[in-house]
Amino acid sequence: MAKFNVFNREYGWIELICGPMFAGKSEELLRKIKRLEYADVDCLLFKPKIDTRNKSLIKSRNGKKMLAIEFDDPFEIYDVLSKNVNHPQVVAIDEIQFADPKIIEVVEVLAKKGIIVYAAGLDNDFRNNPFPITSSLASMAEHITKLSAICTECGAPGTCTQRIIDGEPASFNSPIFLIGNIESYTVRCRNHHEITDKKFSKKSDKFIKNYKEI
Ligand code: TTP
Ligand code: MG
Ligand code: ZN
Repeated sequence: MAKFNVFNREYGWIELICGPMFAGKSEELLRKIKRLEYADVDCLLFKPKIDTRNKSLIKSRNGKKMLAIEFDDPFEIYDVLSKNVNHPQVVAIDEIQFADPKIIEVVEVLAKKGIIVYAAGLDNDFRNNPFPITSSLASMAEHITKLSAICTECGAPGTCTQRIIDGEPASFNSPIFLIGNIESYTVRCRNHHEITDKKFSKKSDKFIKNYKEI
């Protein structure tokens, strides 16, 4: 059991860390947990099982790693917490965009029960369309940290994850889930983010064709 309630508050809340790949989301999550652990605050780390890159580890790009409990069904988080005699004050979940949608309810219930929930995940997929889980959490969260990387083409804030397949921008119709790293992904600004086969409505197509940029 922790020596004190480090937050000095009787209720929980939700903090979301989101952004594209290469933005340091996992690093920020681990930083938040590390500073709490120095104060002996009990934290539990989770990640959905679907990510096979670093089994049971949350790894940041600066080489830091921490053990995480993998879950298939978000309700497994209740089981882990119920069995933990230390009553952890903090739950952290990485790669939340890959979790089953039931995670939304679980996060809400945990926060209601006084737990501080840190969630990290991609805001958008390679097409730059929102991941629904992350969008929902952004609406629910008390605090949001939106991180960006650096566009590899121009150095502007890199807010979009660019998927590259065989040296070419991926097609809009390719599957959303493709676990990978620098062999298939890079980061771009909105201007340099490329996607092939993206269809707009006729009205948008006409506007794109005719509107003269200043
Ligand atoms: P991240 O942890 O978001 O990538 P990262 O480690 O580069 O970012 P950070 O430093 O901010 O923690 O992992 C994203 C995973 O999601 C990666 O395995 C690729 C996958 N992915 C998809 O499956 N579909 C997609 O559309 C995108 C953009 C990524
Ligand atoms: Mg990460
Ligand atoms: Zn750019």
